[in-house]
Amino acid sequence: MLALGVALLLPSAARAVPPAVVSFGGGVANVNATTGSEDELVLSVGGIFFRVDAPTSKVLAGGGPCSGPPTQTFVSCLTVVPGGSLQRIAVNLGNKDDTVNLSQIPATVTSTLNGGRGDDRITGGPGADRIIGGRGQDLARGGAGNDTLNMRDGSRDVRIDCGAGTDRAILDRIDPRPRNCERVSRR
Ligand SMILES: [Ca+2]
Ligand SMILES: [Ca+2]
Ligand SMILES: [Ca+2]
Repeated sequence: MLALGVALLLPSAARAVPPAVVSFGGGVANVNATTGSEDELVLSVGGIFFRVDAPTSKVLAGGGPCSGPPTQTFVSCLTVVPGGSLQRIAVNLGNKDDTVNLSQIPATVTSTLNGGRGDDRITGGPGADRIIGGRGQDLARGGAGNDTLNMRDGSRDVRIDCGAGTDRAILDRIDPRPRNCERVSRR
C-alpha cells in the first residue's frame, strides 16, 4: 500500500511547479510566469548579464541570449548582443501568490510589474517602476525613482509604500494609507 501511495504522489509533485519564462531582446527583458505556480523571482544585473533567480520556484530560458542550468534555479541573459543594452523589464507574475524583487536592478532601467491574481509581494527597483497589484491582497514597494503603484482592484491590499522619488498611487477607498506617495487618487 505504501509503494502505491508514493507512485500516486510523485506525478502531481512533478507537475506542481511550471517555470517562469525569461526572454531578452531589443533592450527589453520579459519575464512571464502566467501558469499556475507560486513564483519567487529575484532580478539583478551583474556585469554583462541580466539574471533572474528563482530560489523556491523555477525559471526557464526563452532562447536567444538567455540560458540556464537544467535545475532551472536561474536564467542569465547576455546584454552585449546587438540592441542588448537593458532598458526595460516587463514581469507578469500570473495567478498565484508570487514574489518579485528588483532592488538589484540599475536605476536607468524602467519596469512594468504585474502581480496578476493572488496575494503578491512586489518590490520595485531604484528606477521608475509601474506596479500593478492585480486582484488579491498585495504588498507593493516602489523603491527609489518616480513610480506609479496601481492597486485599484476592488479589494484591500496589505501594504503600499511608494518609496523615495515623486510617486503616484491609484487606490481603492478600502486600501490602507499609502506611505511616501506624493499623489494619491482613491475611488
Ligand atoms: Ca500573482
Ligand atoms: Ca522604483
Ligand atoms: Ca486595492
